[in-house]
Amino acid sequence: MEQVHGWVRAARRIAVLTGAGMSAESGVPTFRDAQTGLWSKFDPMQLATEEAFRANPQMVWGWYAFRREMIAKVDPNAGHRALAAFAQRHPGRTTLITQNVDGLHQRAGATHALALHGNIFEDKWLDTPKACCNKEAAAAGSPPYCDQCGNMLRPDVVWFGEPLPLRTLAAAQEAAQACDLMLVVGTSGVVYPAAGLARMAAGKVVIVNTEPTELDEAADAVLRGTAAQLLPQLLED
Ligand code: BV8
Repeated sequence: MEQVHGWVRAARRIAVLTGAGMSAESGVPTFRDAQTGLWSKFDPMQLATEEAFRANPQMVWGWYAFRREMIAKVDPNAGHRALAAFAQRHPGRTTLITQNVDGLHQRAGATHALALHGNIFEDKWLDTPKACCNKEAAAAGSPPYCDQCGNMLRPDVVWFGEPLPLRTLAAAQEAAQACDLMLVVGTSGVVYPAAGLARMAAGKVVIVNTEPTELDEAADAVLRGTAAQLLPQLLED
């Protein structure tokens, strides 16, 4: 811990990559945590696909509506706050890259976070919108739809099999290649291209996680503990 704290103090450019474990202590279940309710028998990686949405839009929309309600009830934790505060104290030194669509980093004040997988509270049209497709005037439903052409609204997140937003991914790759230190927090490191950022980091890689991950072998240090407990200590000046 002391050694890594020294690396943080010495680093000019720090990249931080976070996953679902970052929000676990806020009360947001991780992707690994068992699904609850209607979705308990579904693998999230099957639900978060265009195929699943087209096959059963009501069910997938319902899953996102359930997650939105749950996320709206929780708050950023001490880990989110420590990252935002560090960035405010040291402008230009950190790049925060997240796989999370919950917006908790942004609510903690990290407004420049690179959200690789989108934002669960935003919607977009499933098919290329026509002149008749007006989001504000979408017909109520699960999901809301265009009552002229039947186009449906979907959550503005990146589904499996879909490309990440190019500029966001490019900025994240640039930060990884320019960093002296990368903190990899609360991610199992199985989803790509996000996990690939830890493997292309130019600087030292430090894993913060309660469990072993796919990326441990690529790390210079592994800190076994929670994000909300370890990040405030690691980021104290
Ligand atoms: C694409 C948004 C191509 C939706 C998400 C290379 C190799 C293998 C496979 C692939 C590859 N390249 C591409 C693929 C396919 C696929 C992929 O990676 N599959 C995996 C499963 C094998 N990737 C894609 O499909 C990507 N797109 O490749 O497109 C393309 C290119 C051009 C043109 C057309 C197509 C898109 C991937 C993004 C999918 N969307 N989310 C939604 O949220 O609904 S991914 C989603 O799952 C999350 O965003 C996150 O990324 C991932 C979950 O992973 P984690 O965040 O790590 O969470 P997890 O639950 O797994 O782990 C939690 C960790 O926290 C654990 O380690 C736990 O121990 C720890 N923890 C728990 N509590 C705490 C803690 N740690 C600290 N403190 C705590 N308190």
